[in-house]
Amino acid sequence: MSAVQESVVAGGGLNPELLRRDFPVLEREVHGSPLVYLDNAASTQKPQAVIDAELDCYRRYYANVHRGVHTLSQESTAAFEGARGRVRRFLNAPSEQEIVFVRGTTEAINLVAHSFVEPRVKPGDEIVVTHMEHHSNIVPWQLLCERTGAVLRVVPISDAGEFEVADVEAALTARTRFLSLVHVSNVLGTVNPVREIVAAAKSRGVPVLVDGAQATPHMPVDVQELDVDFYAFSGHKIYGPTGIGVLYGRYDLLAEMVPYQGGGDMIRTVSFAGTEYADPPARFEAGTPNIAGAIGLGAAVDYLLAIGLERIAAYEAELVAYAAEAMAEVPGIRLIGTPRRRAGAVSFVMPEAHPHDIATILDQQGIAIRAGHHCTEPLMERYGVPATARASFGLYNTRDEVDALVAGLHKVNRLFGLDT
Ligand code: C6P
Repeated sequence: MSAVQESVVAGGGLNPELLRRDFPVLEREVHGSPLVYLDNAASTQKPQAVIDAELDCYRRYYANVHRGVHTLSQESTAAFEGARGRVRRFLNAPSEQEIVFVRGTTEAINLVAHSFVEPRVKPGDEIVVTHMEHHSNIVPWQLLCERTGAVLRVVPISDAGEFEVADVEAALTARTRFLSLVHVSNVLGTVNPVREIVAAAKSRGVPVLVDGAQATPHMPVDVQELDVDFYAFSGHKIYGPTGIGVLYGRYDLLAEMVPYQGGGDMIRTVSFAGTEYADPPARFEAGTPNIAGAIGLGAAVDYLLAIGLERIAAYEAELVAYAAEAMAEVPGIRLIGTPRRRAGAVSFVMPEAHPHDIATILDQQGIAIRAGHHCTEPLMERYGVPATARASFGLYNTRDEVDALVAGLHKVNRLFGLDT
């Protein structure tokens, strides 16, 4: 029985100590201290089940998919398409045909910009994003604006790192053609009221994409309940492999969309007189896909569903609140963003130490955090900082690790002569 199954059988709340046993890397030491991995927003570690699923594919049945009558190709195809079914369940999408495999959140957003939004905008039309977006939900829209003459509008945020539904409504005009916003901020940890925002946008006829890169690891996501048109996430942030991600799209919208890339597997027939495209999702999956990656993603989804996303959300909400509270007590520290609903990340700056100094000093104690602009330069500018340090949490993190982080921050202060 894996640790997950044991913890599920045991019932009750999530048991991180048990779950940690599923993650081989968590056993290692860094600079002579046990690894405290608090860089989960950048990428999560992988449970044995995910590692095994990829290995098993390469060891036992790997072949190209959708292309062979031979046994290995049939088996690979069945496993690859099985992963699509698992992802459908993970998002509670109505149909597997609405699950497009892509490289990650970035590619999913670029795909929607090219294939859905671009053919529908004219010069002067507006695309709306928020001030807390990751670059991958800003730059594709800026590129689109350059190509089409459309205009990018930005929903402002408060000092706490939040916006209200009314702020989004205020940004929607008769010219708005699309709204693209983040579900959970990778820097502030803010959980946005996506369901209400989608309802407000759709009542004005504005289609919505939600960037779920930082939501999917931490809470149940139900695309039907959210009533969202497009939803994007990355495998590597939900304990799955890198190089594989998902675009969920409503089937009627996908069916109207032009292909993103041309190549093998996305066509029905090709001739020099003209080409007919395949139906979704194949239409958007040109070329040989990341076969083992998709299979590994399927295993990651199974892993999370076995634990239960509700259980993960409940455990992490308590852990992250504990962390934010304990970190706020460190002399001189300034938390960047104090949202009412937070998931995953706590960003901060300290009076003397640059974020890179903080991350380096913590690394010497085996504690991994991220320092930098986190691919959110407009957000850094909003808070008047060039960079932040960021601790980000996952299902295997414990209160002891939070305590180790806080002790490490006191040490940073001591090294800079602040905290004795
Ligand atoms: N954020 C972080 O350290 P990709 O790289 O395509 O898998 O995900 C991009 C992305 C999109 N949206 C949000 C909200 C994200 O947080 C990220 C990735 C990482 O915060 C790496 S910059």
